Amino acid sequence: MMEICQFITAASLLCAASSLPERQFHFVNELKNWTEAQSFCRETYADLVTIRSMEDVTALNNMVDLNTVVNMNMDSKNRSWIGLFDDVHSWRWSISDTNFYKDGEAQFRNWGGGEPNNFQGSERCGGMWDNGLWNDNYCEGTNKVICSDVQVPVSKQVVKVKLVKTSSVDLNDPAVLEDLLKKFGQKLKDNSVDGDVKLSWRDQSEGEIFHKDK
Ligand SMILES: [Ca+2]
Repeated sequence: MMEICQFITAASLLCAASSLPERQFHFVNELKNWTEAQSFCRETYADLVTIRSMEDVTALNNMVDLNTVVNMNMDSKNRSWIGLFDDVHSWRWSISDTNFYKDGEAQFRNWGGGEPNNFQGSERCGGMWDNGLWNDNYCEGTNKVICSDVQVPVSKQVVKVKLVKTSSVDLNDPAVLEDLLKKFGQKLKDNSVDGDVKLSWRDQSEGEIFHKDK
């Protein structure tokens, strides 16, 4: 009688990483001064664009819209506003939340040759030329605008999973593990967990995912 059900309890660690879609850049085909541009981006998207790395520069340069972000009325140096402001000695980004930046990213700069030059002592706002390089600019001048949605950092959570095994199924069989992940993923969806959630198993010892609980 005692042997009718044989339970094997097994425990493992499940790792869940969640992220929202990549940050998106938005080109605004209207002429605004820097302050108007900032207000517009904050109302419509998240903020004026922050450029944190060469990856961002490349992403912007690869966007077909970049060539259209020019102000033909100004001069030969076509440009659009980005989120950089203040002055030649203390540039800051419109997005000030430090969580938004990894080490060094808030200090990334991509100035054009000889810039920032604070021409006539009146250039306190950052713009980008159509070649992707930056220039400090007169804030009251009107340019087109690049806004962005904010990329939310990925959050990770490690969860310990305990299973009661009632059959001879091998919990360390890759197919079984894969199937369990799918079921957990579905459970999260059923419980309206938002965002792009990625689940994975974490090796505990000697490549084994599950081990028998003591
Ligand atoms: Ca300048």
